[in-house]
Amino acid sequence: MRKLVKATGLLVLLSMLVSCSPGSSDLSNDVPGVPTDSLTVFSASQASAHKSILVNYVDQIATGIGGGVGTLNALGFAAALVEREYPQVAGYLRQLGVEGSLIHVQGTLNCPGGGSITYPDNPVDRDRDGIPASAEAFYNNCRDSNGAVTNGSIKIRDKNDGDPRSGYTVVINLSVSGGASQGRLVLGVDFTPGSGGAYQVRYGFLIEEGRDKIAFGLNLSYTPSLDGNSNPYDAGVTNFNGRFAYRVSGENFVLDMNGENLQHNRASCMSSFIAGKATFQDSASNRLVIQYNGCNSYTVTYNGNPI
Ligand SMILES: [Ca+2]
Repeated sequence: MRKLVKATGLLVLLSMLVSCSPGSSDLSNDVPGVPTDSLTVFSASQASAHKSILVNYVDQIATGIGGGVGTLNALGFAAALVEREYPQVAGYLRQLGVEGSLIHVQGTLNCPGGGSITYPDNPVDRDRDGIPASAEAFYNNCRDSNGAVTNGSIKIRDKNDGDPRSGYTVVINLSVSGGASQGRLVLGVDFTPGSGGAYQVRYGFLIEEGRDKIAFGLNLSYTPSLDGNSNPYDAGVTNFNGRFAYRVSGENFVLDMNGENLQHNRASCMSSFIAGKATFQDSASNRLVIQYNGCNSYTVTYNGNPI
């Protein structure tokens, strides 16, 4: 997996533009990356061996929320979601969003080893919320200096370009080949703001290389905490449900995931939730539970037994 992540990171650092793409699909009910795999059995020994992976992905969610989700900076949000595991990808998305949520460069960028990235002209933003009605960057056999080739697109779309409170979708769908290695990176986000800084978001994340795959998808709701300041996103409570699929080096498991009253407070902790619990459940109702007791402080149990 690391080889692909590295190659993808190198590739995605190459450019920063976007284009107009009328007729983009509505992702409200179809966020790419959300795994559809059937649940598997997750044994006690598997739980012990892989608990740190699950903790890491829950912490990744916390990092994303604490990183400014909800500010309507769509690409910043996408970046925050992948910050922990894929910092180079996150850096690229932040470059794309450096002027609000929209990229203002147009035209074609040549890639260092051949190929290009293209951006149709004049993205429309009628409600001036920084989210284009629809804009897309296309990778056309874009080859980096190490020979890795990327194809695919990065797309951002306003759910209603006549209403600045309508939310947005972001879809990243890239295939990467480098030598004998073939991979794919997909991130889909469907964001809907609520009142007072609350929001709901559905997102999916998928990375594949050869036969290996990691994917998870969530329906997540966020409620700001009344912490006395005007920033609704530095402290709040998160609930989610979704699915997590892992297939690496012959190890394979698919679990339902559920988050209950997970609290974050960015003033005191940047890297994890500080209270609440996350549960992963297999096809036989075996349960791994991560209970947070403070910053980077948690207990993990499997069917009630500490592991
Ligand atoms: Ca807009």
